[in-house]
Amino acid sequence: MSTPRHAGARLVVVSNRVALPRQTATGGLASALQAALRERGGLWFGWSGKLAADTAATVHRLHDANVDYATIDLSRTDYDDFYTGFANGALWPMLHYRPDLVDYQRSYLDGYLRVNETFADRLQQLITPDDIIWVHDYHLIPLAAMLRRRGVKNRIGFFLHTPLPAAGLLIALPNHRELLETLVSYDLIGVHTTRDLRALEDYFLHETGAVMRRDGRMRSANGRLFRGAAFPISIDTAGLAEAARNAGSNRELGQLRDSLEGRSLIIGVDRLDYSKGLPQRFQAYAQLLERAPELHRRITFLQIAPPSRGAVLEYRQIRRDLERSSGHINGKYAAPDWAPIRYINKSFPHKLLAGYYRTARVGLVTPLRDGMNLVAKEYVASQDPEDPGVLVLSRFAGAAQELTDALLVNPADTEEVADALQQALAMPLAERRQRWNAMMAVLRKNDITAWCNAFLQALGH
Ligand code: GDG
Repeated sequence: MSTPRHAGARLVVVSNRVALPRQTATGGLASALQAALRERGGLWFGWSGKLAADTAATVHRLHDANVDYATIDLSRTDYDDFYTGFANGALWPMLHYRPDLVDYQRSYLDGYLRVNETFADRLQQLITPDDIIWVHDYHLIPLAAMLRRRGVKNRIGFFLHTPLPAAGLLIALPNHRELLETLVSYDLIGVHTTRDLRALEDYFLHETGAVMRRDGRMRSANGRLFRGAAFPISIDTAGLAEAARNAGSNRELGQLRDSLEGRSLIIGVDRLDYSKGLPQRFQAYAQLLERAPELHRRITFLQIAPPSRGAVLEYRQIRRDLERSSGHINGKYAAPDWAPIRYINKSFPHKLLAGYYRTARVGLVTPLRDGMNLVAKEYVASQDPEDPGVLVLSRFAGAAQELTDALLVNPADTEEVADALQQALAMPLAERRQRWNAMMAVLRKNDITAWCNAFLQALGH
């Protein structure tokens, strides 16, 4: 690991949710941030995930392995307005190119700003002037501006985990300038892809009167210098490959394998979210079954979709739609000894998932829009180098900019997805190996540690 120039400065990570040490379900991002914090010494600050009578009445503290953790609870009203209302009811759909689903209410925006002010108040008391502050995601866009108003002069970076749509769409968000222009208070704004970066620069240059300087930084209308850059997030490539190799002896994995009775497995793993394109994916699979009777009994599609954000109406609706659609597919095509689709609303341990990925001949990742999509990368990293599976990947996932050797599809074009599935299932070993090697080379070079270091290095300069 190269030593960034700012070595010595403490790292402060701020995100809506905090991954506390020894919590079981920490994903790749959480462990990478934890590793970065441990290495440099640091603080992780955010919401505890719990509700209380008042927001931030107490700051819960924990110290573990060189890292301080500080979390606050939210009141029910703040949770409803900030988290469910504005962040997930307005910003999430907007950032995923779904203005039709935006539920904008001024009271939600007020709650969002209120919670960000509280974050700023509490955080200000926890930081020292040399700390480097790294804020994550759409829940906390105005945080730097609020810290600056309180006199905080530290270097502050922001990373957006979602896509950023083009300016022409962003301006449909009511009060977009009040919110998005606060981003100029960050020194560095990171996004996943060059497409997102173009959208970011376009918005600032054309909607806010910022100008681009020769050195690549922008100067805002009020004279602040800030910079946008693309940092495609990644996974713990080596760790995942090892977990997948070692999953072989796992009992549950053995049960899945036995149940397949030699059939080819197609796997999908997604949070239950309308951005993931699940209804279209189910439809594409149904079209495959319709047009290729020779595949009946020879394939099984396993879709793992742990529910999320059940407080938002659209999430409950999509859950019902998928129950109907999977039931319909099984009703129409199943045989007494074969169900074409296995649809599960449950989450599995990450190590077991790695084994499932390795067992699957096809990884089916077809979001309508996705900042990156880590599942696509995890699927590739988990494959057996001797007999790798094929990734079918949406062009609209950030991952498609790096994983160009996947079978790239437009997820809305269900015929094209069905074609890709057919091609994947029939792909000869030599081509599978060649595509997998090319994708794996990308993931070995840009793993989660490289991502973390690249961002922090850029922020430290
Ligand atoms: C956001 C952006 C961006 C899934 N099911 C289970 C499980 N998972 C894990 C996966 C993966 C993670 O959750 C999901 O990451 P994704 O990237 O696929 O999607 P989002 O949750 O929408 O993440 C996305 C990401 O942030 C990072 O910047 O890539 O674009 O939307 O790691 O493996 N983990 C366990 N059990 C499950 O059943 N343990």
